[in-house]
Amino acid sequence: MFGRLVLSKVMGFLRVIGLVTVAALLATSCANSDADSPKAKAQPQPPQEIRIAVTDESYKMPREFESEPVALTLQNKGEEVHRAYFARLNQGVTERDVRSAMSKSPDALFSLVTVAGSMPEIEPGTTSEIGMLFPEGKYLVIDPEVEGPPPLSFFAVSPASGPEVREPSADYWIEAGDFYFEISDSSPGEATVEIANVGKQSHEVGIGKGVKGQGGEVTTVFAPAPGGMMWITVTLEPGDYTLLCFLPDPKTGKPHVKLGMKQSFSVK
Ligand SMILES: [Cu+2]
Repeated sequence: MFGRLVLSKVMGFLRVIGLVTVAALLATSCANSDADSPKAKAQPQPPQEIRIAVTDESYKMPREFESEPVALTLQNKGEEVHRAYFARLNQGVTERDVRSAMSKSPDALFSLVTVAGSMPEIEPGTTSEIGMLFPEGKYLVIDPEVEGPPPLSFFAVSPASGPEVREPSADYWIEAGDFYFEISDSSPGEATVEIANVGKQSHEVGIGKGVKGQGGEVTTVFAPAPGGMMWITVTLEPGDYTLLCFLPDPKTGKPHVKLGMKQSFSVK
């Protein structure tokens, strides 16, 4: 019930539909171009794997990791379909504040956090993977679409301290800012897309069919937190598409699409 409210009232387009299939994104990172240089530093490391196991009641995952690209693996050990939505706790907000807000209303919760990425829903017994770079901070992961109390866990992302970690390679990129999208030349078929949030607000990346985006939704995922990056697999047939963000601007309450977050592009 709580989840339904969150869905309809605060987020609008929470559904993460189908075609964000997830492959071995991080297996194909490109070679280090400095490798031949005699003074080359230590080779960048592959991203650390962070395993998240979700049941119908909770998430099990590390309590802390560093602000570097990581390979997030979500394993569904429950009996229902599950997903993972990430949000960063705003400055000064504690776990206790979040739990107390959740017992009141979705509005109370969402004034305390900044949406920071999502993983598509997966069936029981299955696993999915995305690449993610979380900026430093305290985070929660939640599945608001279940009946009853939502699975919820907290984790911290600390400053990077170890050797450089290489970013996953991407076939094309999408930049989300306040309030626009930019997209590089995209490619048809299954492709890895890098999504960067360079704005100050939360954004979502909805891909609608057609130049107005009204021909049906291909997929929607939340963009990473401001300053963060994400690598997901998307499958697009050749055609026209539109990027859309419907998250509300806290000041005006207007959906971002009304402020300019609407960008058409073609896949050839
Ligand atoms: Cu937006």
